[in-house]
Amino acid sequence: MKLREELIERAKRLEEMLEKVPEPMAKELRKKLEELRELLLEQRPPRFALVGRRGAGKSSLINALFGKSVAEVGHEKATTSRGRWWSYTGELGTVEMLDTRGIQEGSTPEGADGELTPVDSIAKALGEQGPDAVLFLIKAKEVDAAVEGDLDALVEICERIRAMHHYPVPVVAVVTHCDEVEPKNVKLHDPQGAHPEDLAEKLERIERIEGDLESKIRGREELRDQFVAAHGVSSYQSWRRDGSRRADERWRIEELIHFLLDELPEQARVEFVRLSQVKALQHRIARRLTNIVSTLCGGVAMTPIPVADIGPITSLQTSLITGIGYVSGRRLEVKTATEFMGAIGANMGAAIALREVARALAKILAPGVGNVVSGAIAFGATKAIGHSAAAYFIDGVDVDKAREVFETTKKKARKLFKKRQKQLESEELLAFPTDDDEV
Ligand SMILES: Nc1nc2c(ncn2[C@@H]2O[C@H](COP(=O)(O)OP(=O)(O)OP(=O)(O)O)[C@@H](O)[C@H]2O)c(=O)[nH]1
Ligand SMILES: [Mg+2]
Repeated sequence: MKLREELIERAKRLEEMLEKVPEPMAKELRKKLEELRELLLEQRPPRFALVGRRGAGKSSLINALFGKSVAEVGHEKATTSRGRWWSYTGELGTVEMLDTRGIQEGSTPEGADGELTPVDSIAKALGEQGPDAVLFLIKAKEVDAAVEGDLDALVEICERIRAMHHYPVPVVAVVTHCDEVEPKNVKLHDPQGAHPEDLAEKLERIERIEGDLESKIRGREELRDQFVAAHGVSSYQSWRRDGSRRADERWRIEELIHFLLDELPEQARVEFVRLSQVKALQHRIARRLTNIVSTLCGGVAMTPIPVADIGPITSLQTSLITGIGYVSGRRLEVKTATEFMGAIGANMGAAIALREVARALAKILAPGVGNVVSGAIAFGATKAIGHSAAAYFIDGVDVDKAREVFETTKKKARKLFKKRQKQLESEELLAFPTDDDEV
């Protein structure tokens, strides 16, 4: 069975199981399962609409996001035809971009839609699907020039999206060509050796440009609620004929990616993080996945009915590992995930034995105690698996180190689970110690 189908199948089985779990726990767990589904099964490429004059750096920004040459960069004539969605694909994934330049200017680049006017073809493309965010690109040196025409175009795009798809699309302004801001000799991507005062001056100028642009955009009432912020970058990279890179002068692109990620819907996040290859972001997604799956496993193990056996827990854990592997840029088989569990010593057999002990104890001690203990075991083991998978697949540590991460996290996570469970019980609430990074 293909991995995707297998994951779908597992989610279905879990859902059936949840029908037998008492409320309110079932509701809580169903919510988590839904989040997991969005993150693992309903992923699609992120979609951005680009607004910016010819040469503003739209194609270069796409390449900057990938770190690879996937879009044609033009040095002279208009190179990007407009009015349709383009998929840019690297080894790790895809983004979809719509160039809306035709709304601002008249001349027709090669390959543009012959029948429709530029504005109509853009409207048609926007009708097919709405973007997750609109990126408004402008060169640093052009912010104080006539931007009103560009803002008119921006407003028009946003209004069309609202009219067709009924949502206020987030607008992120990207100030490109920041490397060319005075003093020019300060290299932003490699500031070592620059005079500190010169560097400070350059950064100050960029900040002022960002501020200027922000207030111009906020000056448009139609955009005020949708506008996120202005972000200065350099997207400059240069490629040899054979496709190898000869210069990488990118600056603050990672921050921009962080920033864009916040605007993306859940369904486009994993793909974006995977292709951007920004480790901090991969960790962010890995932690989310780990939190969700740990809660689910803890909840399943706490269920006072016999359906809560080891099967769903193990399959949730292998899904977690495959998910983290995917975010890191790999495609893992379920078998690889199972092998990884074995290698780090995540032996669920031992956990079952412990649980049986816990159950037996519970009869003697107090009702509920056994459930909390099993919940803690499953929760702790799952957190530990998530953290060690992140260390192994994202940071590239070796198996010994991954095992160490597994052991230390497991102990901490169990304690946390029990502590939180006690607090919650005293407040007569049923909930889980998750969505935090205390462990
Ligand atoms: N120094 C510098 N040059 C850049 C930057 N971004 C783009 N460029 C250069 O600007 C020129 C135009 O960039 P493109 O990415 O082709 O611009 P575009 O908006 O896609 O242009 P059209 O498709 O023609 O509308 C190219 O020579 C790029 O190398 C940047 O941040 N810094
Ligand atoms: Mg272009």
